[in-house]
Amino acid sequence: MRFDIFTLFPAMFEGPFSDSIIARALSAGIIQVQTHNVRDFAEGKHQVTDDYPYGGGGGMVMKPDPIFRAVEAALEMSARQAGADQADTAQATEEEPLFISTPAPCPIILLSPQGRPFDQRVAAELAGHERLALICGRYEGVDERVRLHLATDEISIGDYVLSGGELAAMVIVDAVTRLLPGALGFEAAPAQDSHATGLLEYPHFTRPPSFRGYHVPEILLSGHHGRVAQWRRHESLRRTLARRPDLLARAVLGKKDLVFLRTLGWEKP
Ligand code: 6GU
Repeated sequence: MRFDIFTLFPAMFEGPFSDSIIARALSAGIIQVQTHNVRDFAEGKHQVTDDYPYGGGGGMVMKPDPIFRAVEAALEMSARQAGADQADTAQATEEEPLFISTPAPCPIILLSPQGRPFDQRVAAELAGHERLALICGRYEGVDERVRLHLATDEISIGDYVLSGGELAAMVIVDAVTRLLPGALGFEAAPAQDSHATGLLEYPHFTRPPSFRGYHVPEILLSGHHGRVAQWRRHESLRRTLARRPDLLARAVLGKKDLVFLRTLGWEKP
């Protein structure tokens, strides 16, 4: 999987990708990450990447041209002048002809709080692609023409506002990389993670069996695999009901799950 990240702050990505699972996936060749500094594609001596919003109001808006040119260069999408005989030249004028880009070779994702919500299902969907382009918006916004005529998708990582899409891009790279074959060690299977099953994970314990007088649940020390598995399933269901009942409604539940949940007072909605 190759990630192309378009940002004004490529240095932000140095730390998070140089440790742990992402670093290992990089050196194992499971992923490649290329950051592209949008400023390098801005014209003029000062390489300005933002401008005042039409219609006034506070804040600055990222200009479309440097973003279009950065993405087109990286993805080798040539933008050619539309032929005069084509119907799609309706908006073209003498001074500024309409340009048509070659089709996007991969999803071009604009990161913004207005995007569709990112979750484990979206991560799995993105993991099915060979390449992803991630555009990190900054300032108060990005010129709408990036959304309309360059991006093929728009994603938000949650209902809060970040200063830019960079942290969101890191979140997506991490969540997607974990799902790629070979990215995790043997022990950790992504299928077991919270959310992968549609439920929250059961509690984990390791040695010692008693720590400051706090004990590991007896059943985990029993060595009885069947009872351990049942305890874990019950704890997973109990925890999901207590913390995220919204997830239960969508989870894949068996007959025994439903019987157990009923003892906790839950009925399938
Ligand atoms: Cl993708 N970008 C920004 N700026 N803020 C966000 C976000 C993205 N997702 C949640 N908040």
